[in-house]
Amino acid sequence: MDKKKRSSDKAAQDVIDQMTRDNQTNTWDRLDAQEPQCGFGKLGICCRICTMGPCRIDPYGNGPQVGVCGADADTIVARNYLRAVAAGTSAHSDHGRTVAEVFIATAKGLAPDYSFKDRSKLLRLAEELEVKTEGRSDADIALDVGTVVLNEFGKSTGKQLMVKRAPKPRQQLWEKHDVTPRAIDREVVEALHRSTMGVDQDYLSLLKHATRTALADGWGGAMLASDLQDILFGSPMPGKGEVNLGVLKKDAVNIIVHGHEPILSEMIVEAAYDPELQKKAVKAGAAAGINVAGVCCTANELLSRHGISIAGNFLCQELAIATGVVDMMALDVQCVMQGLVDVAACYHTKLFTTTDKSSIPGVEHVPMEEAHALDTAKKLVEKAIDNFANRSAVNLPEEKETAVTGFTNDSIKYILGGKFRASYRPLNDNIMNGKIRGIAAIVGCSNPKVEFDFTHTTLARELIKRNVLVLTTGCATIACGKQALLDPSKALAWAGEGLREVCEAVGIAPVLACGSCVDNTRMLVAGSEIVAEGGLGQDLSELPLAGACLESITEKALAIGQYFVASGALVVFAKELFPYLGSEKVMDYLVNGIEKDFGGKWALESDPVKAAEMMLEHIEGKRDALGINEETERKLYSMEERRDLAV
Ligand code: NFS
Ligand code: SF4
Repeated sequence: MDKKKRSSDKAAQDVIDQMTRDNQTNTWDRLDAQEPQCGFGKLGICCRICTMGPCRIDPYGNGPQVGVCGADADTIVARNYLRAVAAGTSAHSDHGRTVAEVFIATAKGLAPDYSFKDRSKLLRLAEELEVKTEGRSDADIALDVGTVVLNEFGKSTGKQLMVKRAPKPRQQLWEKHDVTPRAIDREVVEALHRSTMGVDQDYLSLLKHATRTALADGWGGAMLASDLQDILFGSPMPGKGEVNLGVLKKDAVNIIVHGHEPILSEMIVEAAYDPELQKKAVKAGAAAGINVAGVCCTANELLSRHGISIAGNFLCQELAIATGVVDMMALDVQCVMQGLVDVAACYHTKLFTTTDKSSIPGVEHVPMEEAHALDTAKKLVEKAIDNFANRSAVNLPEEKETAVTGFTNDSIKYILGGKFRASYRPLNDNIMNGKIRGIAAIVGCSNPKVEFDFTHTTLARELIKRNVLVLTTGCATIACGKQALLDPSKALAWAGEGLREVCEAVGIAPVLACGSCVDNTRMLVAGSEIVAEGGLGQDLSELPLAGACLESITEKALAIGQYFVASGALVVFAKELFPYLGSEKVMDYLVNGIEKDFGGKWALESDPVKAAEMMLEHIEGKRDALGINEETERKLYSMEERRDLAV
């Protein structure tokens, strides 16, 4: 990619250029070094599942059309797809499991630094899970809730409990197609079993299990992660923060938390507020004390709960270090690039891994144990302070924007209807009267193959212009934040008239930041509640709703896409980032056939303007089907007719 056009964000581009001057390689350089990437891999038609292989299918029909075992392109592509969905599911869900374990330890008094911050949510979840609450202490209730939740991962019989949050017709549809997920671990294990050599060789049956596995993520592990985190750390409520590399401060000890599990980052934030440590930082020469900022999804978690600033999304992780002002970066799980090690060595940053699931050669490991989490966090903060003196060249961009985040299925309801009459009614009414055409979810990652932040933000602008309310999560949220799309005072100017009117009345931006990637499930719950509110059909698939991720990178993004589709939504991904095109049959099912089964489908489009049009067309189609598009006949009078009328 043209070095000058790697990022549409000036701050990122400036640091990329600085890294080039410093002779440092970054993600984009490593991508260039990989070119041309393997054509078989891009199409999903290579298989290395057994040692009779690796095998590959000739996409032009001249060479072999089957692997050594006889597997054809359809089987190989479907197996690769299923394995990716299973890996994505495992990441979200294992995160959920960790939260459940800390939750239980907290209830037992074994994790003294954590506590239950949202009591009303604890009671609501207890009721949903049929845990008795009357006359019991919070700790007792939480212990039972945590135990039920932990059981969802490995129970030997029964189905996922959270599917009950879906509209009834949706639950029946899943039952009819036999995809209601059982234990989360079981679906992931079965995915590996089915896709190993010599087992499931029917692409449709493999894809069906991909649906079941993805549903175990969306209506299971990931959903439970968000719920338990809300109870432990407090439910997000809309509040202001700042986004982009400019949130880092020259005169502060800058600590970056990077990864996904708030178990670590929550404690680091608490430690950073410690007056003793703040004083120590000032004494070390950092007049502004300690400054904590996040990258990737843990950043979304912290901003939406505590207003902690976001330094950037996935592709900013190396750039943040290259500013020269990051004194420490604490890493937990997922989306952490090994490339950080070399960059950190050049720019003084101290890296620490903090969970036993993830270690990196050359990086010091300081495990966060729940029994003394705050102490560990304080130790890490001290190491950051000690490192402040080691800074050399500083290249810190100034760019940052205000962002309002903290929207959830609950907080959106409060904002719309007031704390005591929380309701989706105003939203449903404004969708029905056409001021808001529908809802779009823009989610997921930042991929160096695409101009950084360009597609997410262009798509968001195109959609709000067309009066579509946009909800974002993950790195897409951060991209939108950097371009002021989460700042009501700026973003409303780009919205269409109807949407602007509604947002102004409520006091929100036309793009609502809904948290991290595990929080995508909040949109499923919101959708179900919108259906229950009435007037927009009986099932999620009837809603004027569409999702997109045009910069996807991880297997997690695929799992999210698949559970959205299986929940009835249109999901748009970029064609060149969808490595399954090597089987016509698999693709035909994903973009066509699956709609007959679940009412949702995949679509491939890389151009954000075209993607916006495609999503709007889908939304208008749903509105037509709901019968809310019949406009009352409006007669336009000519001047002559008007004069006649006046007589
Ligand atoms: Ni989601 Fe978060 Fe970003 Fe993509 Fe990675 S940080 S869990 S996977 S890259 S959005
Ligand atoms: Fe080749 Fe079949 Fe083995 Fe895959 S499972 S590597 S296609 S022989």
